[in-house]
Amino acid sequence: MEKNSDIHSPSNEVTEVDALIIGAGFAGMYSLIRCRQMGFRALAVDAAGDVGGTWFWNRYPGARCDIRSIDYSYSFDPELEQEWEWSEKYATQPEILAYANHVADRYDLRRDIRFSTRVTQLQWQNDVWNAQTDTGEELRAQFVIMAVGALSQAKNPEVEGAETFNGTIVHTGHWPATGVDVRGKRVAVIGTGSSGVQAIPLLAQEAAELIVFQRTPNYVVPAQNRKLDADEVADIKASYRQHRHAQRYSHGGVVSPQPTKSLWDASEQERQEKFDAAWDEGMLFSFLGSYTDVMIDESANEVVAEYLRNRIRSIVKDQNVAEKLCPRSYPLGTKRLCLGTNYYETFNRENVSLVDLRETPIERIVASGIETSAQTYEVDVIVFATGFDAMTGPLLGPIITGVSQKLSEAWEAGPQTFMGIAAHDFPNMFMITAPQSPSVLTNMMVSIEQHVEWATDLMSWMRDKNFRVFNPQLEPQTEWVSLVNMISDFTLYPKGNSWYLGANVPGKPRIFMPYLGGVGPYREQCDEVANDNYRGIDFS
Ligand code: NA7
Repeated sequence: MEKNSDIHSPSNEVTEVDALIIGAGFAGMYSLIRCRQMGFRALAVDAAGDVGGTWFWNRYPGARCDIRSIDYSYSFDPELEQEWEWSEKYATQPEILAYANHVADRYDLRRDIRFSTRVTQLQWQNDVWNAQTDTGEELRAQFVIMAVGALSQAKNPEVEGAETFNGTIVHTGHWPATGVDVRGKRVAVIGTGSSGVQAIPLLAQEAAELIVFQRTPNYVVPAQNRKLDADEVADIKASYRQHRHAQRYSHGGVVSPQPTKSLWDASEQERQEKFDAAWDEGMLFSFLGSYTDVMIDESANEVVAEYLRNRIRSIVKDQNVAEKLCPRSYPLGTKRLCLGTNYYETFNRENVSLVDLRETPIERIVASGIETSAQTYEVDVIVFATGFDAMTGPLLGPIITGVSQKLSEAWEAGPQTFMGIAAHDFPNMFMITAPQSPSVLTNMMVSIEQHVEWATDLMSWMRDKNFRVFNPQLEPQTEWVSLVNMISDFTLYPKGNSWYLGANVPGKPRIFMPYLGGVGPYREQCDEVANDNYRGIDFS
């Protein structure tokens, strides 16, 4: 392990580094490791009090990854993957945060991270980035690595009156480390995306009464979570290197069989068996990838959707409630499919009720609780499980001024990126897992590693060639954005009002943000650009 000296600056002086890394989640930590390995002086800054990014903030009960633990982990160091032991198929938030802490300790990362510090402004001036923080510090860096995460800008519901509420309001994405005591209390949850779906069953076990306020029902597939047994772990560890290679060249960053057959070429019995197996398997991609046409043909999608609705009807005893829980307003998978544990079963509990906001919308929050068009629900705790200003939100958090304009101006009509990792006229800035890269539709760990390696390789190549500044050209950027749109238009994805499209944030441009071509093909395209002397990028 390489040792760098601590980066300190006396007060009133500007701290100068080669690379300023914004964020100390998995992307920021790996960026720091990589920069050090390559001999760059790097400093990371994070608003949180410690490492972990999304796993630092999302401490709500039931928070868990929906990618298997053996896949959702770093692959860059074979020793690290051999020494760390995952205990469950899907790791809990505390276990993932413990892993992040282990990585920070193992590579002695904290000495180059400023915690509880938020970068508020970034300005490109005289061929360097000048940064200001909310602690009044000034930083100067040749490169900036935006490792800010895709789902880190929590979003409250557009409901008035929260400040008048007498009880506790908490967002799942800002859950206090000390927890929220709901024992014996009346609890409301607004939102039924992945966070709500994970939290609801556990809150229901503790609360005296739980009221779920649902605007759009979600498809929830049982995670079929379980402990990993020793033999299984040994098998994984014995073949980890091959497994990692396969992940890197897979479609979604996980190794799973790719469909080869149209749903219409399968008999009803064959489909039934396939869907039953997918249900028992409990994996995110099993249903969406069951047949080649599920995400491109609405009628094929509807067949899978109806299978899942029938599952809901068979679990939920009150058929009136079951019908309310059945999604119908968007194709399956176009809003992120949720993995859950006892989600639908929870609605059979005596202390749980469902309010369908399509029938009776929330009008306001009042001192005693939540007022809908039909009645006031008196509660002690309100949980906002209302998601995030995804993907662009965190990047537009600091005011970033490039060569001629602010990033918020350049992206007024939607994000414009060079291959989802950089942007024209925002020189020397990398955006890890940014819009128009595979990012959120993949195993983030695989996408993070690929981006960090590509970015730091480019920095090292520039150093070798004596270049100080890179700037992606406009034309290849425009072509890339068109390609991303063209691929998504070929699928059903734009038909769901999802955060993939920015549809959950009023006024946000409606543009499908993730690149759908798959991590393997994406990696090959990025490598091709690198091997062609970073075609499409100007250097000086
Ligand atoms: P999501 O998936 O964006 O879910 C947010 C939920 O909150 C969703 O059900 C929304 O309904 C609901 N919501 C948002 N605003 C409101 C208002 N104003 N009123 C009522 N309901 C509202 O966020 P999550 O945190 O669950 O998950 C985010 C990702 O994290 C997830 O996909 C995983 O990748 C990890 P809507 O559907 O907009 O009608």
